Amino acid sequence: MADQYNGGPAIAAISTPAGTGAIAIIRISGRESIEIVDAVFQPADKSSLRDSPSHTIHYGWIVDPQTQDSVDEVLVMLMRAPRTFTREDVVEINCHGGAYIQGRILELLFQSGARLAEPGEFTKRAFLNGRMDLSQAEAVMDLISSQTDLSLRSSIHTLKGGLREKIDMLRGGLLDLMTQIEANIDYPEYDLEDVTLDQIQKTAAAILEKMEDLWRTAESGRLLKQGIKVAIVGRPNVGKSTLLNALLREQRAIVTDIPGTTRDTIEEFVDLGGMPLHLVDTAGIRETEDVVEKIGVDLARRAAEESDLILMVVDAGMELDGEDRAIFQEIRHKQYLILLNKTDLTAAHSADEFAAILGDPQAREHILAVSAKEEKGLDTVESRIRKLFFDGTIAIGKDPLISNLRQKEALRRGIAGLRAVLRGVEEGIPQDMIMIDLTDAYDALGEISGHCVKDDVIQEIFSRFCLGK
Ligand SMILES: Nc1nc2c(ncn2[C@@H]2O[C@H](COP(=O)(O)OP(=O)(O)OP(=O)(O)O)[C@@H](O)[C@H]2O)c(=O)[nH]1
Ligand SMILES: [Mg+2]
Repeated sequence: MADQYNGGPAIAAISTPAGTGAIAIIRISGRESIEIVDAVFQPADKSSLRDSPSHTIHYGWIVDPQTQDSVDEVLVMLMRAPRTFTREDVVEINCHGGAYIQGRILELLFQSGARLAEPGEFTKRAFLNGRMDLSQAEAVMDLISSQTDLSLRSSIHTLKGGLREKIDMLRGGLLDLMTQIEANIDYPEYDLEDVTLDQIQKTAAAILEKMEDLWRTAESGRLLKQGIKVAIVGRPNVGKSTLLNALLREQRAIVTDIPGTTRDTIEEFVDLGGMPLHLVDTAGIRETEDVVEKIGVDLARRAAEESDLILMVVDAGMELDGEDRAIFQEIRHKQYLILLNKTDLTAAHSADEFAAILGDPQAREHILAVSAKEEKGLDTVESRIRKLFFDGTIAIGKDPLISNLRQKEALRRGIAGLRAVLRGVEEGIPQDMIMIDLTDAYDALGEISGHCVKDDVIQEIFSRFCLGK
């Protein structure tokens, strides 16, 4: 489909945010977009865009062709196909940022023959015209919504084609295999190089391994995009809110020496060394008769259950008691760190002793000594979180990353297909049967890049974009 498409009718939209700004950009793309702008634009040098070279900027006025009224003083950027975002002719009008002005200019463009672009339609055309694959188009959206350095780096890498290259390579490998098997099936009488089952097995296993490596990036991809949900839990008065404030570097939550200060959950976003974290401070967990506090405690438990990581805070100056142990029992099945807080004061126990009292030798490596009040040990917390979620085998910004559910689901089917191929080879089933599973795997990977996706899926993906993108 991508090959047959050659430039749609002219579409126009305001590409800058809604409302009033210093300047705004109106973008036009498609057939006759240059003529359409020419009809409403009077360059100061009396030239016309039609006769101007590509990638030039023109100063002048937007003029209502019917009344000859000047509407705005503008700069117009002329970009001819194919070196443009959509690979079609693109004209961008930099106008003044008033909402009324923008609307007027857009209306004049409609009168001259453009229509309003659908959300994501510019990027959709870039995809349909082969300028980018689907993973890159999705990266455009991720890029716009990036909130931290790591998220940005990852989406830039995908936008530059990091995932596309990987998928193309995997599909290339599968295609080679399919071509060879096909030749075997179609022309058994020719003495073509015989693809032995052994060879199929080896090649398929190697490709499968690479697909599984990619699969393992999906969790990092999800967390980079959605943020890591971190619940801060513990007994009352251990310093949870102080920790939240320290990580946020602002006095967000009320801190007092009265146990039971925090009643509601408090959720805040923080960029911790490039990692997007959604921190949730919670009410101290304890048995209570207070109705409001009870609700808070329930919310705390729920926040812990829904989180990707739990920071359990304990007061180093106090003996661990039954309540700490009970909380630990509730969280130990999840990803957790225990922060031994208030270590600026005299500690009741060493980290080793705390681990022993908790009755879980494995807890020791999860215990970090900090002082939330004096902001000590927090960089260790940061590096531990990084290690837990992003370190190890994946280099953000260097390795291709699966970044959404759609890609993940397609990859899952690809992996299932290849596993079926390997099983089939083992069981010695006929090569034409093996071809079916291979084709499934090949098509599933094609969904990630957008080579094998249905129109309604494409429609769905681009409709999530903002208007003008
Ligand atoms: N010395 C010292 N005091 C701390 C530290 N962290 C917190 N505190 C003090 O401990 C008391 C309780 O702190 P909060 O942050 O309100 O504790 P919390 O866990 O949020 O308490 P609740 O909201 O009641 O559950 C306050 O007086 C803090 O100043 C620390 O690292 N060192
Ligand atoms: Mg609190």
